[in-house]
Amino acid sequence: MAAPADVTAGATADVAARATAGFRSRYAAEPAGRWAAPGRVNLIGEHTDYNDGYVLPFALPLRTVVAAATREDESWTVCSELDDDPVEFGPDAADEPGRVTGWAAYVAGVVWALRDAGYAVPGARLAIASDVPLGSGLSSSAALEAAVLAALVDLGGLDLPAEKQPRLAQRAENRYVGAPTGIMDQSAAIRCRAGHALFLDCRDESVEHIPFDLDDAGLAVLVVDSRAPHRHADGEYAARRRSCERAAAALGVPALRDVAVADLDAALDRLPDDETRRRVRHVVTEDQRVLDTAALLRAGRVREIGPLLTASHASMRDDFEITVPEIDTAVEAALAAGSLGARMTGGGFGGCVLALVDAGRADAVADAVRDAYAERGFTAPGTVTVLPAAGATRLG
Ligand code: GAF
Repeated sequence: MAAPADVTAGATADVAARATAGFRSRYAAEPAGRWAAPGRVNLIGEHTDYNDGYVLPFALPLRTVVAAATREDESWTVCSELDDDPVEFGPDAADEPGRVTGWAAYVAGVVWALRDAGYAVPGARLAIASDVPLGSGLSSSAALEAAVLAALVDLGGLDLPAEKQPRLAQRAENRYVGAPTGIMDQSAAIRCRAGHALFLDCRDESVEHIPFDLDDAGLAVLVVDSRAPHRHADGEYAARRRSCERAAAALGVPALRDVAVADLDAALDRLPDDETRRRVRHVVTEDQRVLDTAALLRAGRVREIGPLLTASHASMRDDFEITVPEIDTAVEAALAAGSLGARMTGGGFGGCVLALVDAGRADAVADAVRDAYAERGFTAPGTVTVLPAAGATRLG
C-alpha cells in the first residue's frame, strides 16, 4: 500500500484493464465479461463469525477482477498477473479437494463447491488481476473466490442468488483449500454496499446495510498494513476456533453467541481453565461491541464508536491473544496521535490495523505510526485511507 492516499477512485478501472489484457495475451481472444470483488476491512467483530455471532465489515475500493469466457470442454484454465504459469484442471481435480494447490486452489475450490451443490459449471478460461494486497489480512482470498463465483454463475446462467453465494464460497475455502474460516469475508466480498457497513448475523446470514458516511462526519478510516510476518497464523486461527467450540460444548450451548453478556460471569465460572475463560470473554464481549457499534451507526453517532474499536483491540490483545508487537505498536501510536479509536482488523498474527481519525488528521496519524515503527526497528508500514465500497459485481 502506498502512502496515505485515498484509493477510492480509479482503482477498479486499472485492475479491470489489466485482467482484460491478461486474458487477451494468454488466450488470444476477447473475454465475455469481467467480474470484480473487493477486499474488506472489518470495522468490528473479530473471531465472532464462526461462533454464530455478529460482524460489521465494509468492502474496500481495492478489488480483484476476473476476465473470463466459457470454453467448449469441461475444463478450466486460469492465469494470474502474479504468476507466469497458468493452471489448468479438469473435473477430476475439481472434484477432489486439495488436488489443485496454491492460489489456483481458490478457483478450483469454487468450481468444486458449485459442482458439489449440483450446479452445471461451464468450462471456462479466466484471467485474474488484483489490487488487494496478498497476505495483509484484507481478505484477498475471499475477493478471488467471490469474483470467480460471480463469473461462473453469470457465464453458466446458474440460479444462485447473491445471498446464497457466501456459504458456497466459504465451503470452497473450508473444504477444498482446507482453511477453517468463518463466513465474514465471503459475505463482505459479495454482499457489501458502497457507503455502508454490513451488519451480518452469522447464524442466519441476515444482513443490514447500515450507512457509514465518513465524509459527512468529517472522518476517515486509515488502514495501516503492519507488514508483520504472519507467525503461525493458520495453526493459531484453527486453535482459537477449536477452543471456542470446546467451550460452547462445555457450556451446553450450540455456539458462544448463545452466551449473553449478562450471564458471562456465571458462564466463566463453569469453564475449566483461565485460557478458555479469556477466549470466551473475548467472543462474548466482542459480540456485544458489534451490537453497540451498529446501534451508534444507526443513530448517526459515528464519532462515538472509537472507544468500542479500542476496547475490541484490547480484548484481542489480552484475552484472545492474536495481536503481535507491530500491530500493538501501530494501535498505540495511532491512539497517541489522536485517533478516535483503533484496532487490529482480521484474523490476527499480523495483517492490518484500522484507525478512525478526523479527516484532517489522517496524514499526521500515519506519520506517527511510521515514526513509532522506525523507533522499534520494524519494517515501515503501508498506510492508506479508504471509504466503504460495493461488493461483487459484473463490470460494464
Ligand atoms: C479471518 C477469517 F477468514 C474470518 O472468517 C474471520 O474469522 C476473521 O479471520 C476473524 O474475525 O479473516
